[in-house]
Amino acid sequence: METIIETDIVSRENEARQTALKSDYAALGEQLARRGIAIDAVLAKVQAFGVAIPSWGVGTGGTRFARFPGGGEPRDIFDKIEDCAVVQQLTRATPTVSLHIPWDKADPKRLKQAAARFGLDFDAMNSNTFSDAADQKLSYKFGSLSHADAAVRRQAVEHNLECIEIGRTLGSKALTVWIGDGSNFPGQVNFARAFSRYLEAMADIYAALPDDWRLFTEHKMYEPAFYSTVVQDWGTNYIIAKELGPKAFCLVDLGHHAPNVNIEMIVSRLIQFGKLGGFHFNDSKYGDDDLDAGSIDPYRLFLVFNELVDAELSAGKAFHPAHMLDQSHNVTDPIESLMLSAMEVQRAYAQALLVDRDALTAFQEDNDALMATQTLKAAYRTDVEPILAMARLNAGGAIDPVSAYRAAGYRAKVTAERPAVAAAGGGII
Ligand SMILES: [Mn+2]
Repeated sequence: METIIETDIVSRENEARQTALKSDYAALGEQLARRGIAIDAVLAKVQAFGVAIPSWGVGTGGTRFARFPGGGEPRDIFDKIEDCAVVQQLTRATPTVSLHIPWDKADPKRLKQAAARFGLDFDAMNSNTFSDAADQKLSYKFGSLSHADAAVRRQAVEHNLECIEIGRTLGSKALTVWIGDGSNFPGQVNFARAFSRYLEAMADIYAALPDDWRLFTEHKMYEPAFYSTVVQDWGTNYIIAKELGPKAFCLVDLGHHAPNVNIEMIVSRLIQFGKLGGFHFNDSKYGDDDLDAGSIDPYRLFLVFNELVDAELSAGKAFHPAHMLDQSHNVTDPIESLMLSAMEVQRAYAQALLVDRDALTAFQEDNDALMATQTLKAAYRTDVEPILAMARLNAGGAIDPVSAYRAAGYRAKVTAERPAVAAAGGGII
């Protein structure tokens, strides 16, 4: 398998840190053993954990006000795949790439080859009916799958069917549908009629889904529509998944909720009723800020994973939600942000694996609120970095991915090779 960062650099970086890591890992192992936890079992689970990178995440994002391009931004999907390969080479936590059509449109066979060179696979396909493509006949300005005009709805359905077709060649097993449909003014659309039209269009997409695929729908309370959106919250999302059938699931983007909403509880409800499809991980302070995962509220990320681990332990392999990052990097090197975000998601998973679930259940049954919450805190407070670093080292990655990345000078190299482009697809969904 090809590597992009020179393996000599990674080895040199790791050699400098290996002795300290071994001693930290042993110390943590001793501490966990006292708590009845085998560190190697946690390590094995962390090593098997992966989160997908969205192809659009390797480009610099922007706000409604401006976009400040970074050096060496990917010019096309093949550059994006190389950047994703760097993230995977150093973190070993991101084995898949999630494509966005039409931004990443290219010969599927070439795409497959390009990814296979670096051992990457493809995660869920993402359709786009929230903006107009250059060669598109009808506009999505007033909606797509819920549009008043049947011809626009048909066009949006056809686009999703095309995404499925491309995905089949690539070996993808899921389609994620997020729409920008909604309204900016009270009275602009009839809520019920718009939702009925959406459900009908989605049923056409669902009917074309291969048997071993899953369909993910993503809710979002506002933006780009500022008064109402057609798929505004998890309740509506649940109705959609329920109406469509057993291959339809809800996707939870952590940024798509009102501030202070109890997201971990939404996760629990969707798990309980068999409709949790997966996640778009990011963090948020005010709205859909698309900040790096774990950068604002790492405890919330942990609480989400606490629910996921609980489900994993009771359902086993039958429970396999899709994990993907979905963030906008405006002031950092996107590759560095993606590496650290993947590690934060992995960290929350590792911490959640440390929760003493028997003790927690006993405290819950005894109504011991204080000790129940302390049981969660004990897991969250544990510094699991030695486990994450050991997982990377064992899998051929870097003990300190950002340090190795900077030592390799990858950004300077691609800045010299790739001329600046005016606008790469930088939309964030
Ligand atoms: Mn999203």
